[in-house]
Amino acid sequence: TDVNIDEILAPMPDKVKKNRRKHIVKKDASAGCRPQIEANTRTVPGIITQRGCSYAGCKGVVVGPIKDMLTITHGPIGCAYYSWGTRRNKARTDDSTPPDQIYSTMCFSTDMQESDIVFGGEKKLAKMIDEVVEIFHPRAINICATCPIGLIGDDLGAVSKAAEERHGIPIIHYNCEGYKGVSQSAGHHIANNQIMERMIGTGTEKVDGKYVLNFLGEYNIGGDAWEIERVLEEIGYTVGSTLTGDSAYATIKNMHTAHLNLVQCHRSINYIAEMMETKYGIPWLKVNFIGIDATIDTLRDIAQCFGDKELIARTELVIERELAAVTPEIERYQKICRGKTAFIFVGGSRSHHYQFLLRNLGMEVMVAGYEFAHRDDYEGREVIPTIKSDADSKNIPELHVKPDTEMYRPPHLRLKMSQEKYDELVASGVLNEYRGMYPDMVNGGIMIDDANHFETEELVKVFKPDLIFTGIKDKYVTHKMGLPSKQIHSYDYSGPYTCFRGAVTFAKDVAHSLSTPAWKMITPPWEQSITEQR
Ligand code: CFM
Ligand code: HCA
Repeated sequence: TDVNIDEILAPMPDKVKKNRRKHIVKKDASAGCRPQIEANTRTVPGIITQRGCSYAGCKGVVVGPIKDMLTITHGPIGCAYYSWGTRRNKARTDDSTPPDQIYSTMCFSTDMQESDIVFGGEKKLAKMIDEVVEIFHPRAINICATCPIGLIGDDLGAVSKAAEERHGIPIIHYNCEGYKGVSQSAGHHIANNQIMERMIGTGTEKVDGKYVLNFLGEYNIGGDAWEIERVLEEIGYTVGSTLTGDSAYATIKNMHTAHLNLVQCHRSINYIAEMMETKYGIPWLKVNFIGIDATIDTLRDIAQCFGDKELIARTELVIERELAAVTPEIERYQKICRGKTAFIFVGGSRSHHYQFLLRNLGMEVMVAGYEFAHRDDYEGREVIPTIKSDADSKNIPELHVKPDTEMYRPPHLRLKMSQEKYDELVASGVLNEYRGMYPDMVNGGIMIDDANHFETEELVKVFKPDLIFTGIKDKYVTHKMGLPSKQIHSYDYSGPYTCFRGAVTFAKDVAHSLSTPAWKMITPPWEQSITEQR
Protein backbone atom coordinates (compact mmCIF):
# COMPACT_ATOMS: atom_id res chain seq x y z
CA THR A 1 0.00 0.00 0.00
CA ASP A 2 1.38 3.37 -0.96
CA VAL A 3 -0.05 6.12 1.16
CA ASN A 4 -0.13 9.78 0.23
CA ILE A 5 -0.07 11.76 3.46
CA ASP A 6 -0.87 15.08 1.76
CA GLU A 7 -3.98 13.59 0.23
CA ILE A 8 -5.15 12.39 3.63
CA LEU A 9 -4.71 15.85 5.14
CA ALA A 10 -6.16 17.68 2.14
CA PRO A 11 -9.61 18.44 3.66
CA MET A 12 -8.03 20.24 6.64
CA PRO A 13 -7.70 24.04 6.84
CA ASP A 14 -4.23 25.17 5.64
CA LYS A 15 -2.89 26.07 9.08
CA VAL A 16 -3.95 22.70 10.54
CA LYS A 17 -2.63 20.84 7.52
CA LYS A 18 0.77 22.49 7.91
CA ASN A 19 0.83 21.61 11.60
CA ARG A 20 -0.24 18.00 11.22
CA ARG A 21 2.04 17.28 8.27
CA LYS A 22 5.06 17.58 10.59
CA HIS A 23 3.65 14.89 12.92
CA ILE A 24 3.40 12.17 10.26
CA VAL A 25 6.37 10.36 8.77
CA LYS A 26 6.60 7.52 6.30
CA LYS A 27 9.34 4.94 6.81
CA ASP A 28 11.62 4.92 3.82
CA ALA A 29 14.36 2.36 4.31
CA SER A 30 16.18 3.49 1.16
CA ALA A 31 16.55 7.09 2.37
CA GLY A 32 19.48 6.25 4.64
CA CYS A 33 18.64 8.92 7.21
CA ARG A 34 15.90 9.24 9.76
CA PRO A 35 13.25 11.85 9.03
CA GLN A 36 12.44 14.32 11.77
CA ILE A 37 9.01 14.17 13.40
CA GLU A 38 7.35 16.90 15.42
CA ALA A 39 6.32 15.72 18.87
CA ASN A 40 5.52 16.95 22.38
CA THR A 41 3.90 20.12 21.08
CA ARG A 42 0.36 21.47 21.56
CA THR A 43 -2.56 19.60 20.04
CA VAL A 44 -4.64 21.57 17.53
CA PRO A 45 -7.58 22.73 19.68
CA GLY A 46 -10.76 20.75 19.10
CA ILE A 47 -9.22 18.18 16.77
CA ILE A 48 -9.98 15.23 19.14
CA THR A 49 -6.93 13.19 19.97
CA GLN A 50 -6.29 10.58 22.65
CA ARG A 51 -4.16 12.73 24.95
CA GLY A 52 -4.68 13.28 28.67
CA CYS A 53 -3.24 15.82 31.11
CA SER A 54 -0.22 16.34 33.32
CA TYR A 55 -2.13 15.25 36.44
CA ALA A 56 -3.00 11.97 34.67
CA GLY A 57 0.68 11.38 33.91
CA CYS A 58 1.84 12.19 37.43
CA LYS A 59 -0.89 10.79 39.65
CA GLY A 60 -2.54 8.28 37.36
CA VAL A 61 0.59 6.82 35.81
CA VAL A 62 3.70 7.31 37.92
CA VAL A 63 2.99 7.98 41.61
CA GLY A 64 -0.53 6.59 42.06
CA PRO A 65 0.66 2.96 41.82
CA ILE A 66 3.11 3.27 44.73
CA LYS A 67 1.06 0.99 46.93
CA ASP A 68 2.14 2.03 50.42
CA MET A 69 1.81 5.76 49.81
CA LEU A 70 -1.45 7.52 50.46
CA THR A 71 -2.05 9.78 47.47
CA ILE A 72 -4.28 12.82 47.93
CA THR A 73 -5.73 14.57 44.90
CA HIS A 74 -6.01 18.23 45.82
CA GLY A 75 -8.86 19.63 43.76
CA PRO A 76 -12.53 19.29 42.86
CA ILE A 77 -13.72 15.68 43.03
CA GLY A 78 -13.83 14.91 39.29
CA CYS A 79 -10.09 14.43 38.78
CA ALA A 80 -9.79 12.09 41.78
CA TYR A 81 -12.90 10.16 40.84
CA TYR A 82 -11.97 9.62 37.21
CA SER A 83 -8.45 8.52 38.12
CA TRP A 84 -9.71 6.04 40.72
CA GLY A 85 -8.89 2.52 39.57
CA THR A 86 -9.12 3.34 35.88
CA ARG A 87 -5.49 2.50 35.10
CA ARG A 88 -4.87 -1.17 35.55
CA ASN A 89 -1.78 -1.32 37.76
CA LYS A 90 -1.91 -4.32 40.04
CA ALA A 91 -0.38 -4.60 43.50
CA ARG A 92 -0.25 -7.17 46.24
CA THR A 93 0.67 -7.32 49.90
CA ASP A 94 4.10 -8.53 50.92
CA ASP A 95 6.29 -8.73 54.01
CA SER A 96 7.06 -5.03 54.01
CA THR A 97 3.59 -3.91 52.94
CA PRO A 98 0.80 -5.53 55.00
CA PRO A 99 -2.82 -5.23 53.80
CA ASP A 100 -3.56 -2.24 55.99
CA GLN A 101 -0.69 -0.30 54.36
CA ILE A 102 -1.96 -0.53 50.78
CA TYR A 103 -3.62 2.65 49.55
CA SER A 104 -3.22 2.48 45.77
CA THR A 105 -6.72 1.05 45.36
CA MET A 106 -8.33 3.86 47.36
CA CYS A 107 -9.37 7.38 46.38
CA PHE A 108 -8.48 10.41 48.50
CA SER A 109 -9.44 13.95 47.57
CA THR A 110 -9.87 17.33 49.23
CA ASP A 111 -13.11 17.69 47.23
CA MET A 112 -12.65 21.43 46.72
CA GLN A 113 -15.88 23.42 46.70
CA GLU A 114 -16.59 26.85 45.23
CA SER A 115 -15.76 28.63 48.50
CA ASP A 116 -12.38 26.84 48.65
CA ILE A 117 -11.62 28.05 45.15
CA VAL A 118 -12.52 31.61 46.18
CA PHE A 119 -10.84 31.68 49.61
CA GLY A 120 -8.03 29.16 49.00
CA GLY A 121 -7.71 25.43 49.74
CA GLU A 122 -4.58 25.30 51.90
CA LYS A 123 -6.39 24.96 55.24
CA LYS A 124 -8.64 22.24 53.87
CA LEU A 125 -5.61 20.32 52.59
CA ALA A 126 -3.75 20.65 55.91
CA LYS A 127 -6.82 19.38 57.75
CA MET A 128 -7.17 16.47 55.40
CA ILE A 129 -3.53 15.45 55.91
CA ASP A 130 -4.10 15.46 59.68
CA GLU A 131 -7.22 13.33 59.22
CA VAL A 132 -5.64 10.68 56.99
CA VAL A 133 -2.63 10.41 59.30
CA GLU A 134 -4.95 9.88 62.26
CA ILE A 135 -7.11 7.30 60.50
CA PHE A 136 -4.60 5.40 58.29
CA HIS A 137 -1.10 5.99 59.72
CA PRO A 138 0.56 5.86 56.27
CA ARG A 139 4.36 5.72 55.92
CA ALA A 140 4.34 8.52 53.39
CA ILE A 141 1.90 10.75 51.53
CA ASN A 142 1.71 12.12 47.99
CA ILE A 143 -0.21 15.27 47.17
CA CYS A 144 -1.10 15.83 43.54
CA ALA A 145 -2.38 19.15 42.26
CA THR A 146 -5.19 19.55 39.74
CA CYS A 147 -5.68 22.60 37.45
CA PRO A 148 -7.49 24.99 39.83
CA ILE A 149 -4.80 24.61 42.51
CA GLY A 150 -2.18 26.36 40.40
CA LEU A 151 -4.70 28.94 39.24
CA ILE A 152 -5.69 29.99 42.78
CA GLY A 153 -2.07 29.75 43.97
CA ASP A 154 -2.30 27.27 46.88
CA ASP A 155 1.24 26.72 48.17
CA LEU A 156 1.50 22.92 48.29
CA GLY A 157 5.16 23.02 49.27
CA ALA A 158 4.46 25.09 52.38
CA VAL A 159 1.45 22.98 53.44
CA SER A 160 3.41 19.74 52.95
CA LYS A 161 6.46 20.97 54.81
CA ALA A 162 4.44 22.12 57.81
CA ALA A 163 2.54 18.81 57.86
CA GLU A 164 5.78 16.85 57.64
CA GLU A 165 6.97 18.63 60.76
CA ARG A 166 3.69 17.89 62.56
CA HIS A 167 3.62 14.21 61.64
CA GLY A 168 7.23 13.15 61.05
CA ILE A 169 6.55 11.32 57.78
CA PRO A 170 7.51 12.29 54.21
CA ILE A 171 4.76 14.31 52.53
CA ILE A 172 5.67 14.82 48.91
CA HIS A 173 3.86 17.29 46.69
CA TYR A 174 3.60 17.43 42.92
CA ASN A 175 2.72 20.62 41.05
CA CYS A 176 1.26 18.52 38.27
CA GLU A 177 -1.66 20.80 37.43
CA GLY A 178 -3.31 19.41 34.30
CA TYR A 179 -2.24 22.34 32.16
CA LYS A 180 1.46 22.11 33.12
CA GLY A 181 2.38 20.59 29.78
CA VAL A 182 0.83 19.48 26.54
CA SER A 183 0.03 15.94 27.71
CA GLN A 184 0.59 13.28 30.38
CA SER A 185 4.28 13.51 29.59
CA ALA A 186 4.79 16.66 31.67
CA GLY A 187 3.35 14.82 34.67
CA HIS A 188 5.80 11.94 34.22
CA HIS A 189 8.67 14.42 34.39
CA ILE A 190 7.29 16.19 37.48
CA ALA A 191 6.80 12.81 39.21
CA ASN A 192 10.31 11.64 38.21
CA ASN A 193 11.83 14.77 39.75
CA GLN A 194 10.17 14.29 43.12
CA ILE A 195 10.82 10.53 43.27
CA MET A 196 14.47 11.29 42.59
CA GLU A 197 14.72 14.12 45.10
CA ARG A 198 12.53 12.82 47.89
CA MET A 199 12.57 9.02 47.75
CA ILE A 200 15.52 7.33 46.02
CA GLY A 201 18.62 7.35 48.19
CA THR A 202 16.82 8.15 51.46
CA GLY A 203 16.88 4.51 52.64
CA THR A 204 19.74 2.90 54.49
CA GLU A 205 19.21 -0.74 53.61
CA LYS A 206 21.35 -2.36 50.95
CA VAL A 207 19.38 -4.73 48.74
CA ASP A 208 20.95 -8.21 49.08
CA GLY A 209 21.82 -10.21 46.00
CA LYS A 210 24.63 -10.98 43.61
CA TYR A 211 22.88 -9.23 40.72
CA VAL A 212 20.47 -6.57 41.89
CA LEU A 213 18.29 -4.93 39.25
CA ASN A 214 15.76 -2.13 39.42
CA PHE A 215 13.01 -2.24 36.88
CA LEU A 216 12.13 1.24 35.66
CA GLY A 217 9.09 2.07 33.55
CA GLU A 218 7.12 -1.12 34.21
CA TYR A 219 3.69 -0.55 35.74
CA ASN A 220 2.40 -4.08 36.21
CA ILE A 221 -0.62 -3.60 33.98
CA GLY A 222 -2.48 -6.90 34.21
CA GLY A 223 0.43 -8.43 36.17
CA ASP A 224 3.15 -7.84 33.52
CA ALA A 225 5.87 -7.12 36.09
CA TRP A 226 5.14 -10.31 38.03
CA GLU A 227 5.68 -12.45 34.95
CA ILE A 228 8.96 -10.67 34.18
CA GLU A 229 10.12 -11.04 37.80
CA ARG A 230 9.36 -14.75 37.73
CA VAL A 231 11.74 -15.22 34.79
CA LEU A 232 14.43 -12.87 36.15
CA GLU A 233 14.42 -14.55 39.53
CA GLU A 234 14.68 -17.97 37.96
CA ILE A 235 17.87 -16.85 36.25
CA GLY A 236 19.29 -15.56 39.52
CA TYR A 237 18.58 -11.83 39.60
CA THR A 238 17.11 -9.92 42.51
CA VAL A 239 14.64 -7.18 41.61
CA GLY A 240 15.23 -4.38 44.10
CA SER A 241 12.33 -2.20 43.08
CA THR A 242 10.05 -1.63 40.15
CA LEU A 243 9.02 1.90 39.15
CA THR A 244 6.19 1.93 39.82
CA GLY A 245 4.24 -1.28 39.17
CA ASP A 246 3.53 -3.06 42.47
CA SER A 247 6.14 -0.82 44.07
CA ALA A 248 6.46 0.51 47.58
CA TYR A 249 8.02 3.60 49.13
CA ALA A 250 9.71 1.15 51.51
CA THR A 251 11.81 -0.30 48.67
CA ILE A 252 12.07 2.73 46.34
CA LYS A 253 14.12 4.39 49.12
CA ASN A 254 16.89 1.81 48.64
CA MET A 255 16.99 1.74 44.84
CA HIS A 256 20.38 3.48 44.83
CA THR A 257 22.06 0.27 46.03
CA ALA A 258 21.32 -1.72 42.84
CA HIS A 259 23.85 -2.78 40.21
CA LEU A 260 21.86 -2.09 37.07
CA ASN A 261 18.66 -0.28 36.08
CA LEU A 262 16.46 -1.84 33.41
CA VAL A 263 14.35 0.67 31.48
CA GLN A 264 11.22 -0.65 29.83
CA CYS A 265 9.09 2.46 29.19
CA HIS A 266 11.67 5.02 28.15
CA ARG A 267 9.17 7.85 27.81
CA SER A 268 7.80 7.88 31.34
CA ILE A 269 10.97 7.18 33.29
CA ASN A 270 14.10 8.10 31.31
CA TYR A 271 14.65 11.13 33.56
CA ILE A 272 15.23 8.95 36.64
CA ALA A 273 17.41 6.51 34.70
CA GLU A 274 19.65 9.33 33.56
CA MET A 275 19.74 11.06 36.94
CA MET A 276 20.58 7.81 38.78
CA GLU A 277 23.42 7.23 36.35
CA THR A 278 24.86 10.65 37.16
CA LYS A 279 24.17 10.65 40.88
CA TYR A 280 24.88 7.05 41.87
CA GLY A 281 26.76 5.63 38.86
CA ILE A 282 24.07 3.03 38.11
CA PRO A 283 24.07 2.34 34.37
CA TRP A 284 20.83 1.63 32.55
CA LEU A 285 19.84 -0.86 29.91
CA LYS A 286 16.87 -0.38 27.58
CA VAL A 287 14.87 -3.61 27.68
CA ASN A 288 11.73 -5.00 26.08
CA PHE A 289 9.92 -8.00 27.52
CA ILE A 290 7.09 -7.78 25.01
CA GLY A 291 7.62 -10.37 22.32
CA ILE A 292 9.42 -13.70 22.46
CA ASP A 293 12.51 -12.70 20.46
CA ALA A 294 12.58 -9.33 22.21
CA THR A 295 12.53 -11.09 25.59
CA ILE A 296 15.34 -13.43 24.55
CA ASP A 297 17.46 -10.51 23.29
CA THR A 298 16.77 -8.60 26.50
CA LEU A 299 17.71 -11.53 28.75
CA ARG A 300 20.95 -11.99 26.82
CA ASP A 301 21.72 -8.26 27.03
CA ILE A 302 21.25 -8.25 30.82
CA ALA A 303 23.54 -11.27 31.22
CA GLN A 304 26.11 -9.60 28.97
CA CYS A 305 26.11 -6.56 31.25
CA PHE A 306 27.44 -8.70 34.08
CA GLY A 307 29.49 -10.97 31.83
CA ASP A 308 29.43 -13.87 34.33
CA LYS A 309 29.77 -17.25 32.56
CA GLU A 310 27.45 -19.06 34.96
CA LEU A 311 24.81 -16.38 34.61
CA ILE A 312 25.02 -16.57 30.83
CA ALA A 313 24.63 -20.36 30.92
CA ARG A 314 21.67 -20.14 33.29
CA THR A 315 20.07 -17.51 31.02
CA GLU A 316 20.30 -19.87 28.04
CA LEU A 317 18.84 -22.71 30.09
CA VAL A 318 15.82 -20.68 31.18
CA ILE A 319 15.29 -19.37 27.63
CA GLU A 320 15.36 -22.90 26.26
CA ARG A 321 12.91 -24.21 28.83
CA GLU A 322 10.44 -21.33 28.54
CA LEU A 323 10.60 -21.42 24.75
CA ALA A 324 9.91 -25.15 24.60
CA ALA A 325 6.86 -24.67 26.80
CA VAL A 326 5.23 -21.97 24.64
CA THR A 327 6.28 -22.76 21.06
CA PRO A 328 3.55 -25.32 20.19
CA GLU A 329 0.81 -22.95 21.36
CA ILE A 330 2.29 -19.94 19.59
CA GLU A 331 2.47 -21.97 16.38
CA ARG A 332 -1.24 -22.78 16.67
CA TYR A 333 -2.20 -19.13 16.92
CA GLN A 334 0.23 -18.11 14.19
CA LYS A 335 -1.98 -20.02 11.76
CA ILE A 336 -4.76 -17.50 12.41
CA CYS A 337 -2.58 -14.40 12.75
CA ARG A 338 -0.03 -14.82 9.97
CA GLY A 339 -0.21 -12.25 7.18
CA LYS A 340 -2.60 -9.96 9.07
CA THR A 341 -1.88 -6.27 9.60
CA ALA A 342 -2.51 -3.91 12.48
CA PHE A 343 -2.38 -0.29 13.68
CA ILE A 344 -1.27 0.64 17.14
CA PHE A 345 -2.00 3.95 18.87
CA VAL A 346 -1.05 4.27 22.55
CA GLY A 347 0.73 6.63 24.85
CA GLY A 348 4.42 6.42 24.61
CA SER A 349 6.19 3.10 24.39
CA ARG A 350 3.91 0.20 23.66
CA SER A 351 3.49 1.26 20.04
CA HIS A 352 7.13 0.33 19.66
CA HIS A 353 7.30 -2.69 22.00
CA TYR A 354 4.27 -4.56 20.66
CA GLN A 355 5.62 -4.52 17.11
CA PHE A 356 8.03 -7.26 18.20
CA LEU A 357 5.32 -9.47 19.66
CA LEU A 358 3.07 -9.02 16.63
CA ARG A 359 5.94 -9.93 14.32
CA ASN A 360 6.35 -13.18 16.30
CA LEU A 361 2.76 -13.98 15.33
CA GLY A 362 3.44 -13.19 11.69
CA MET A 363 1.64 -9.82 11.79
CA GLU A 364 2.92 -6.43 10.67
CA VAL A 365 2.15 -2.99 12.12
CA MET A 366 1.48 -0.58 9.25
CA VAL A 367 0.70 2.51 11.32
CA ALA A 368 2.13 3.19 14.77
CA GLY A 369 1.51 6.28 16.84
CA TYR A 370 2.32 7.73 20.21
CA GLU A 371 -0.02 10.10 22.02
CA PHE A 372 2.64 12.07 23.85
CA ALA A 373 6.12 10.72 23.18
CA HIS A 374 9.04 13.01 22.42
CA ARG A 375 11.26 13.01 19.34
CA ASP A 376 13.77 10.66 21.01
CA ASP A 377 11.12 7.94 21.36
CA TYR A 378 10.67 8.06 17.58
CA GLU A 379 14.14 8.96 16.37
CA GLY A 380 16.47 7.79 19.15
CA ARG A 381 18.26 9.57 21.98
CA GLU A 382 20.90 11.01 19.69
CA VAL A 383 18.45 13.77 18.70
CA ILE A 384 17.98 14.98 22.29
CA PRO A 385 20.54 17.80 22.04
CA THR A 386 18.75 19.13 18.96
CA ILE A 387 15.25 19.23 20.47
CA LYS A 388 14.05 22.82 20.74
CA SER A 389 12.44 23.66 24.06
CA ASP A 390 9.30 25.76 23.78
CA ALA A 391 7.08 27.67 26.21
CA ASP A 392 5.35 24.45 27.24
CA SER A 393 8.46 22.41 27.95
CA LYS A 394 9.99 25.30 29.88
CA ASN A 395 7.18 24.89 32.43
CA ILE A 396 8.81 21.77 33.86
CA PRO A 397 11.81 22.15 36.10
CA GLU A 398 14.93 20.32 34.96
CA LEU A 399 16.90 18.90 37.91
CA HIS A 400 20.65 19.17 37.71
CA VAL A 401 22.04 16.30 39.76
CA LYS A 402 25.71 15.74 40.56
CA PRO A 403 27.59 12.61 41.64
CA ASP A 404 26.75 11.91 45.28
CA THR A 405 29.80 12.35 47.49
CA GLU A 406 29.03 9.20 49.50
CA MET A 407 26.83 6.98 47.40
CA TYR A 408 28.34 7.32 43.91
CA ARG A 409 30.11 4.20 42.71
CA PRO A 410 31.54 4.11 39.18
CA PRO A 411 29.34 2.08 36.81
CA HIS A 412 32.03 -0.44 35.86
CA LEU A 413 32.52 -1.28 39.54
CA ARG A 414 28.77 -1.68 39.99
CA LEU A 415 28.81 -4.20 37.16
CA LYS A 416 32.06 -5.75 38.42
CA MET A 417 33.86 -5.26 35.10
CA SER A 418 36.85 -3.38 33.73
CA GLN A 419 36.52 0.25 32.67
CA GLU A 420 37.41 -0.82 29.10
CA LYS A 421 34.64 -3.42 28.95
CA TYR A 422 32.14 -0.89 30.31
CA ASP A 423 33.18 1.77 27.79
CA GLU A 424 32.74 -0.81 25.07
CA LEU A 425 29.15 -1.57 26.19
CA VAL A 426 28.37 2.15 26.14
CA ALA A 427 30.04 2.78 22.79
CA SER A 428 28.23 -0.14 21.14
CA GLY A 429 24.90 1.28 22.29
CA VAL A 430 24.05 -1.53 24.73
CA LEU A 431 24.08 0.67 27.84
CA ASN A 432 22.47 4.08 28.43
CA GLU A 433 20.96 4.18 24.94
CA TYR A 434 17.58 4.03 23.19
CA ARG A 435 17.29 4.12 19.43
CA GLY A 436 13.56 4.81 19.20
CA MET A 437 10.77 3.29 17.14
CA TYR A 438 11.74 4.38 13.63
CA PRO A 439 14.43 1.75 12.98
CA ASP A 440 11.96 -1.04 13.79
CA MET A 441 9.08 0.22 11.63
CA VAL A 442 8.18 -1.71 8.50
CA ASN A 443 9.24 -0.07 5.24
CA GLY A 444 6.37 2.03 3.88
CA GLY A 445 4.70 2.11 7.27
CA ILE A 446 3.51 5.31 8.94
CA MET A 447 4.71 6.79 12.19
CA ILE A 448 2.22 9.30 13.54
CA ASP A 449 2.33 11.61 16.53
CA ASP A 450 -0.80 12.61 18.51
CA ALA A 451 -3.13 11.11 15.91
CA ASN A 452 -6.72 12.33 15.73
CA HIS A 453 -9.89 10.48 14.86
CA PHE A 454 -10.08 11.94 11.36
CA GLU A 455 -6.58 10.75 10.49
CA THR A 456 -7.25 7.35 12.05
CA GLU A 457 -10.31 6.86 9.86
CA GLU A 458 -8.50 7.98 6.72
CA LEU A 459 -5.54 5.69 7.42
CA VAL A 460 -7.93 2.78 7.99
CA LYS A 461 -9.43 3.39 4.56
CA VAL A 462 -5.99 3.30 2.95
CA PHE A 463 -4.39 0.39 4.79
CA LYS A 464 -7.49 -1.65 5.70
CA PRO A 465 -5.84 -3.22 8.76
CA ASP A 466 -7.27 -6.39 10.28
CA LEU A 467 -7.01 -5.16 13.86
CA ILE A 468 -6.40 -1.91 15.71
CA PHE A 469 -4.73 -1.69 19.11
CA THR A 470 -6.10 1.35 20.93
CA GLY A 471 -7.36 2.86 24.15
CA ILE A 472 -10.87 3.65 25.26
CA LYS A 473 -11.15 6.91 23.32
CA ASP A 474 -10.66 5.48 19.86
CA LYS A 475 -11.90 1.94 20.45
CA TYR A 476 -15.46 2.70 19.41
CA VAL A 477 -14.47 4.83 16.45
CA THR A 478 -12.82 1.69 15.19
CA HIS A 479 -15.78 -0.55 15.97
CA LYS A 480 -18.08 1.76 14.05
CA MET A 481 -15.85 1.23 11.04
CA GLY A 482 -16.45 -2.51 11.29
CA LEU A 483 -13.00 -3.30 12.60
CA PRO A 484 -12.03 -5.29 15.66
CA SER A 485 -10.00 -3.37 18.23
CA LYS A 486 -8.04 -4.53 21.19
CA GLN A 487 -7.25 -2.24 24.09
CA ILE A 488 -3.55 -2.17 24.60
CA HIS A 489 -3.59 0.06 27.71
CA SER A 490 -5.82 -2.16 29.87
CA TYR A 491 -5.68 -5.27 27.64
CA ASP A 492 -9.50 -5.43 27.97
CA TYR A 493 -8.80 -6.96 31.38
CA SER A 494 -6.67 -9.81 30.03
CA GLY A 495 -2.89 -10.22 30.42
CA PRO A 496 -0.16 -10.39 31.53
CA TYR A 497 1.32 -10.07 28.04
CA THR A 498 5.01 -10.07 28.92
CA CYS A 499 7.76 -12.66 28.38
CA PHE A 500 7.02 -16.15 27.13
CA ARG A 501 3.77 -17.09 28.86
CA GLY A 502 2.41 -13.60 28.28
CA ALA A 503 3.04 -13.96 24.56
CA VAL A 504 0.73 -17.00 24.50
CA THR A 505 -2.06 -15.11 26.29
CA PHE A 506 -1.66 -12.24 23.83
CA ALA A 507 -1.62 -14.58 20.83
CA LYS A 508 -4.81 -16.22 22.04
CA ASP A 509 -6.57 -12.87 22.54
CA VAL A 510 -5.48 -11.58 19.13
CA ALA A 511 -6.52 -14.83 17.42
CA HIS A 512 -9.94 -14.54 19.08
CA SER A 513 -10.37 -10.94 17.93
CA LEU A 514 -9.39 -11.85 14.39
CA SER A 515 -11.69 -14.86 14.16
CA THR A 516 -14.89 -13.49 15.63
CA PRO A 517 -17.52 -13.35 12.87
CA ALA A 518 -19.20 -10.23 14.31
CA TRP A 519 -17.13 -7.78 12.23
CA LYS A 520 -18.08 -9.36 8.93
CA MET A 521 -21.70 -8.51 9.67
CA ILE A 522 -21.00 -4.77 9.62
CA THR A 523 -20.64 -2.67 6.49
CA PRO A 524 -18.28 0.26 7.01
CA PRO A 525 -19.82 3.65 6.09
CA TRP A 526 -17.69 4.19 2.98
CA GLU A 527 -18.97 0.97 1.50
CA GLN A 528 -22.60 1.90 2.17
CA SER A 529 -24.78 3.78 -0.28
CA ILE A 530 -25.87 7.29 0.71
CA THR A 531 -29.36 6.01 1.61
CA GLU A 532 -27.92 3.29 3.83
CA GLN A 533 -25.76 5.86 5.61
CA ARG A 534 -28.86 7.86 6.50
FE1 CFM B 1 4.85 4.12 29.36
FE2 CFM B 1 2.87 2.90 30.29
FE3 CFM B 1 3.06 3.71 27.75
FE4 CFM B 1 2.84 5.56 29.70
FE5 CFM B 1 0.12 5.58 29.59
FE6 CFM B 1 0.11 2.93 30.25
FE7 CFM B 1 0.35 3.68 27.70
MO1 CFM B 1 -1.85 4.04 28.97
S1 CFM B 1 3.82 4.58 31.21
S2 CFM B 1 4.02 5.55 27.96
S3 CFM B 1 1.44 7.16 30.25
S4 CFM B 1 4.07 2.17 28.74
S5 CFM B 1 -0.96 4.54 31.02
S6 CFM B 1 1.48 1.65 31.39
S7 CFM B 1 -0.79 2.12 28.58
S8 CFM B 1 -0.69 5.50 27.69
S9 CFM B 1 1.85 3.25 26.05
C1 HCA C 1 -3.94 7.84 30.93
C2 HCA C 1 -4.16 6.41 31.36
C3 HCA C 1 -4.38 5.46 30.22
C4 HCA C 1 -5.71 5.68 29.55
C5 HCA C 1 -6.12 4.54 28.65
C6 HCA C 1 -7.12 4.80 27.57
C7 HCA C 1 -4.29 4.01 30.76
O1 HCA C 1 -3.36 8.09 29.87
O2 HCA C 1 -4.31 8.71 31.67
O3 HCA C 1 -7.19 5.89 27.00
O4 HCA C 1 -7.83 3.85 27.27
O5 HCA C 1 -3.50 3.24 30.26
O6 HCA C 1 -5.05 3.69 31.68
O7 HCA C 1 -3.35 5.63 29.26
